[in-house]
Amino acid sequence: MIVRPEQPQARDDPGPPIGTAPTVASWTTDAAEWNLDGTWEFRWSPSSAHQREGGWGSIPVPASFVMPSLDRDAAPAGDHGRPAYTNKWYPFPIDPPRPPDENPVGEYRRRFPLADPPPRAELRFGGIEGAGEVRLNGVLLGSTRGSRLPMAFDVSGLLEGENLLEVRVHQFSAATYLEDQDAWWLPGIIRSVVLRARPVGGVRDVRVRAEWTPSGGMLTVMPELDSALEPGAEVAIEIAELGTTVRAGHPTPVRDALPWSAEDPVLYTLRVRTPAETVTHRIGFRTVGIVDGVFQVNGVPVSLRGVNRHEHHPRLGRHVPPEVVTAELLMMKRHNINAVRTSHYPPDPLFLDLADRLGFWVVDECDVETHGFGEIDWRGNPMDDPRWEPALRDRVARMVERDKNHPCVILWSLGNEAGEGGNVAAMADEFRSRDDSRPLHYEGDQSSAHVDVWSRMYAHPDEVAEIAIGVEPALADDALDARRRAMPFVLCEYAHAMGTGPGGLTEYQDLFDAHPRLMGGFIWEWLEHGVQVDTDQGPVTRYGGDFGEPLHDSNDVIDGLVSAERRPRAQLTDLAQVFAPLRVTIDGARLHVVSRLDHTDSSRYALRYRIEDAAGVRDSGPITAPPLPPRGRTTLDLPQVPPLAVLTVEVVQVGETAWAPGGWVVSRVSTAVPAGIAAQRRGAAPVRRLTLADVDLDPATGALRRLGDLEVTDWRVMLDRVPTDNDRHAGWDEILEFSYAERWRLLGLHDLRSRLVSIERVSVDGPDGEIRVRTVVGGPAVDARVSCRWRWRAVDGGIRLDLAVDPEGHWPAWTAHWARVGVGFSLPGEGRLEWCGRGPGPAYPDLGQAATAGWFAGAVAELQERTVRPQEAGARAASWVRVAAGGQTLEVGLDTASPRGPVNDPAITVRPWSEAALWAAAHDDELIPDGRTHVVLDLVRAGVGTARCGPGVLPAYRLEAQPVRGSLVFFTPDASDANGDRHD
Ligand code: IPT
Repeated sequence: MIVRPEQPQARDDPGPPIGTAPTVASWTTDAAEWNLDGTWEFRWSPSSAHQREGGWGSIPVPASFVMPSLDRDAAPAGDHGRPAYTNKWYPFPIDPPRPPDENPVGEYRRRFPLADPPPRAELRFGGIEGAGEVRLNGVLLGSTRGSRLPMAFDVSGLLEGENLLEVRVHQFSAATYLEDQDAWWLPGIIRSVVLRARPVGGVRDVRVRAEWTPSGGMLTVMPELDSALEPGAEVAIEIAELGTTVRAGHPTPVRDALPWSAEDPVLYTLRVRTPAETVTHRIGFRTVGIVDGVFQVNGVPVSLRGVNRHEHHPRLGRHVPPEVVTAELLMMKRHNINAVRTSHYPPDPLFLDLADRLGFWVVDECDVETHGFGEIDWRGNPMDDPRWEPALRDRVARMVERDKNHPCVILWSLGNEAGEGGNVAAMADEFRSRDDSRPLHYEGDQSSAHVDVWSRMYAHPDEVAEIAIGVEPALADDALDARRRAMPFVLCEYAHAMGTGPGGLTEYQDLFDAHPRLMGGFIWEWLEHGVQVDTDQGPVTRYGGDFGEPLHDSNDVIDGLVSAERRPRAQLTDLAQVFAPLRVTIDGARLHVVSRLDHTDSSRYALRYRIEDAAGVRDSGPITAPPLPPRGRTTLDLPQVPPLAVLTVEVVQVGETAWAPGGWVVSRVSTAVPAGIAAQRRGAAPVRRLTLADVDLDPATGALRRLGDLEVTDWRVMLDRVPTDNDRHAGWDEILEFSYAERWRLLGLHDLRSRLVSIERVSVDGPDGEIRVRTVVGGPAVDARVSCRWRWRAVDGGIRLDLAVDPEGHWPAWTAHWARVGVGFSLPGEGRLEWCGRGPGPAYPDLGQAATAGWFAGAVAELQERTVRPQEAGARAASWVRVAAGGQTLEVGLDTASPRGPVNDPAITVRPWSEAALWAAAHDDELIPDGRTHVVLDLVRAGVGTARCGPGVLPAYRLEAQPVRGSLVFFTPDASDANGDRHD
């Protein structure tokens, strides 16, 4: 008997949805199904008190109805709302369980004919963001709550030849208090809508336990039927590929089965058949466990190299079309990512199907976050209020019941940032009573009283190192402390990939590799949540505050390894290097190889080498090695490297996989760049012999304004950079809460003024002549200055500039940090860069792990690493460069004498716009090439860190104010003499 509600659920009712059917596992069935996605009629009202009459437009389902790209059709009669972004803040008064009166409503309607309406059927919604009221043919079916969770209604007896389905979505309700994730507020029907016939005697649900035991697969299938079968009829259960049949409810050994793992995701087709219906499931055999404090799957330790993945699409909002989900998982596989935390809600079920197939370890997280209560000291937090317990239990139930049969799910997560309280225990109890085959995770439970693994976010590597060996500070409660000390440890979030970053990934991976207690972790985050807006110039990307939101968190939501369009950012390539399945290091003439694979041998990968010098590739070939067993290691001999050459070793994939072609380069390492310009200079273009007479300095400032025929402008010393997103925040490890950007600003490094002290010309006509320039440079309003000594000499046909920079005056210890010591200038015309150094991608002292030594080239426009909010980006580690601009060419050798250490990392940055333009732009599309080539040559520079969330720049990568010595050697190739050798 279906009991249908008389009224829609009150919007301030904190309880679970009403009128819905219990959630069951997702599978494929041979029962009739109708997909109701497509174009629906739509209209929007600012609130239910001001509901519109008439004026229907149309909107796609699934999608978030507020997306700007839906403007054209959405609402010819008016508005359809706008996205709004807050990180933690509720965008309305915190007055639980009441939502505000300003509560937009999206009304959806869809008419659909049925030639042969099934008498019994279920209407399934994959997700409705907001609070939905659902009516079919005028009958109220019920109300939805729990935006990223499935909802189903029994519509038996209601279907006709012509049907009208109506869904009214209120943006806010009591349930909104449970959904305060760091993302845009994006109401709408966000996942597919399906009508499914339910034959009498069909399958209601199937619970599969497919375990991997020391003696092989063990399968228990518990089907739940819709009604008792006729006497004598049976449920047939079989694994098609193995010809195995099993009896319902009886654990059955499946001897021929192979185990499932993320490295080798073997799936089988399970069929459950009654006379009325056959349902098909993909299953995999695997067992998750914790043994002696170590997280294991199938009896061996597993290390998670993961990312946090939100669901976002720049045009459709919370709906990600299947082809995009597929493409992004293939991209993750190509970049050596083996795990995903579904931050912070259960994903579209398609994601889990693909994760089963392609092989990912998945932390399935419940749709629960109440972060905004943290802003008010957790007063009134639903996690600690019994009124919310039924809704929280219901959310757990719906996630577990939907996803219980997926082998990829290896941990359940209660949610994110929802504080503590009695409902944590209630949720944990709900999980365990439904499925005890996966450990529980919840970072909010720091005593780990209710969970099975200890989880933290953004902990400093030093702290992780303590936890790794079990010497973390004790909890007050001895029993809890002992329990937690025996748990594996995971970083559910670390390394905030916002803007140019994250720096310091290697430090974490080294710890994960070394200590079995550490399960690894999940980068924050996979994806940027940019929103596309169409303009006459094409689509542009927008972030928080761009839609007039009075309260917003700006570009905090633009913090991913890939853009919203799924364009990989440079740091994804670096991540792939850090996460590589084989850790390969060159040590003199030897190569150390350590497998990070937990379940498979290394035969999917091969090694090859290449020897290259300034003239090109000299030699290449395979490096043969027998396959390593899981976590095995070996040391191999390398071919001899000639003195002026670079040896690169690549790990390549053998054969094709679902995600990459054979030969795909999985990771690469190299020896260092050979020393000396002669070894670094590529190509035989002759140089024009320069003398000191070619060095034209401005007599008023000492700045270079012409070198031979080359006009140079904006010549200056630089100590700062346009702040990266990380530079704008103080690292969690800083004692003083001042970001680097604030320190640089207090010192006026963005506005340096130079005073010429002297220009001395010493026997400039002779072979040992020199021009010595002294300037003093500092920011306004402070007495922290640097003394710069510029010494110009003619050497080997070029001009050598030795630069000595020394702090003078008062540099307060806490502010005395620089971004760089570099020389900036600009050249007329658009440019192209060739360089010897590390590449092809950008590199900073603590980022750029994928950049290996060699020779590289690209047009200046192509070398821009574009970020949604402009900032320092795209520097190339270089010790020899050739910049061609406006028909002229400049070559420079860069060498830093001191200080030694990771900050000694000479680099070049080339841009088609000025540093001032970069400072001024708030969005990438505001950067317009100005026809010049803007160059910065760095002698030293600071790392980028991950201060937006987590530690700042680690000590070794900080650049404290200190004496710096280096040289730049300039050449101007002679275009008129194309065949000759160098004139020296
Ligand atoms: C952490 C959140 O869990 C995550 O959703 C995201 O908001 C991230 O911060 C910042 O981008 S919570 C924070 C207090 C570390």
